[in-house]
Amino acid sequence: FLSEPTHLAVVAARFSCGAPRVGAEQGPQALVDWGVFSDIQARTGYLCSFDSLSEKDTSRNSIESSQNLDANIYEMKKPHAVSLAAKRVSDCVYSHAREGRFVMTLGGDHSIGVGTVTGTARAVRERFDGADLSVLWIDAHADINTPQSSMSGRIHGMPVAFASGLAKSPSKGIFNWITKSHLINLKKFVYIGLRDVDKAEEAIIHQYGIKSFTMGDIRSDGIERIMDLALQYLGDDSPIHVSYDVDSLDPEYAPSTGFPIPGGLSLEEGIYISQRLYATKGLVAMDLVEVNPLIESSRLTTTLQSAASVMKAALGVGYEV
Ligand code: 4U7
Ligand code: MN
Ligand code: MN
Ligand code: MN
Repeated sequence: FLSEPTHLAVVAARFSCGAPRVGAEQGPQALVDWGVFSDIQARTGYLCSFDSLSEKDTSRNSIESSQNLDANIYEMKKPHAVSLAAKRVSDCVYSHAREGRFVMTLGGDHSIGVGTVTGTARAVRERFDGADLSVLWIDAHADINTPQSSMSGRIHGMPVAFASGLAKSPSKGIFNWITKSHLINLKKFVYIGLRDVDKAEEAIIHQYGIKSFTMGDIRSDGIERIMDLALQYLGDDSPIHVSYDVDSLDPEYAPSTGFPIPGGLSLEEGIYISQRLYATKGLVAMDLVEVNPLIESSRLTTTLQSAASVMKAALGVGYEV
C-alpha cells in the first residue's frame, strides 16, 4: 500500500530541554557533519531536504521566554519549553509525512519523540483512512513515566506517556496541542532493548499489556527471533515509525550519550534491527536521538559511526565495518 518514497526529509531537532545535561542539541549537526546524508544521497536515489529546529533561531522569543516561565510545574522540568519544541517537531514531521516523504529526525534528547511519533501518526491517519501507526521504541529505557510517576521530572523519560495519551496535558500550554488525531496506539507499539526500567514504568507496561522485548529476551532468544516476533506482533497492515535511542546500543559502541547503560545491543544487532525494518517496505519514519557530543568527546567518532550505520541500514544502504 506504500509507494517507495523518493524524498528523504531530514529534521534536525536541536533541543536538549528534556534532558538533565546540555549537549544533545549538538547531536544533529555532528551527524550531518559526519557525512551520513551525503553517503545516503550517493548510494540511493533519495532527494534530501533539511529542516533545522532549535531553541535559538526562528522561535527565539517563544521558546526562550517560555523557559523563563518554566518553574518546575507538576514535577516536570522545563515543561513549556519542551512542549513548544515538541509541537514544532510534530508539525514539521507531519508536513513531510503527509506528502509521503521518509522523515528522519535527528535528536536532540528523546522528549522530541512526543513530536515525532505524533506527527507521523497524524499523517498516517490522514493518508491511510484512519489507520494507526506502528511504533518501535528501541531504547535501554522505557520513556513511559508520567509526570506523577517520574522520579527525575525530566521529560525525555516521558515521551511515550504523552504521545499515547496516557499522560494528559497537566495545564494550559503544556502538551495541550496534542489532539486525538496525534495519538499513538499502545497496541501497535513494541519496545526493544530495555534494561533500565523504573518500577513505576514496569507497572504501567504491565497494566497496559505493552509488548516489550528486553535485553534479557534478546540474549536468550537471539535478535533474529525477537525481530520475527516484533514484526509479527505489529502485523503488516500499517506503516512503521522507529524511534531509535542511541543508548539502546552498548556503551562500547555509543559512549557519547547522557544515560549509558551497560549490557546493550551490539552494533551488529543494532544494524540488524534496521535491516529488518527496511525489509518490511513499511518503514516511513525514523528518529535517531540522544547523541551528545559533549559526553565522552574523545570517543564521539565511535558513537557517530554507530549511529550512521543504523540510520543507513534503515534506508537500505549497506555498511562497512
Ligand atoms: B532516555 C529515567 F529515572 N527513567 O525517567 C527518567 F532512570 O530518553 C531515565 O531513554 C530516562 O534517555 C531516560 O528520568 C530517558 C530515570
Ligand atoms: Mn529514550
Ligand atoms: Mn534511553
Ligand atoms: Mn538520555
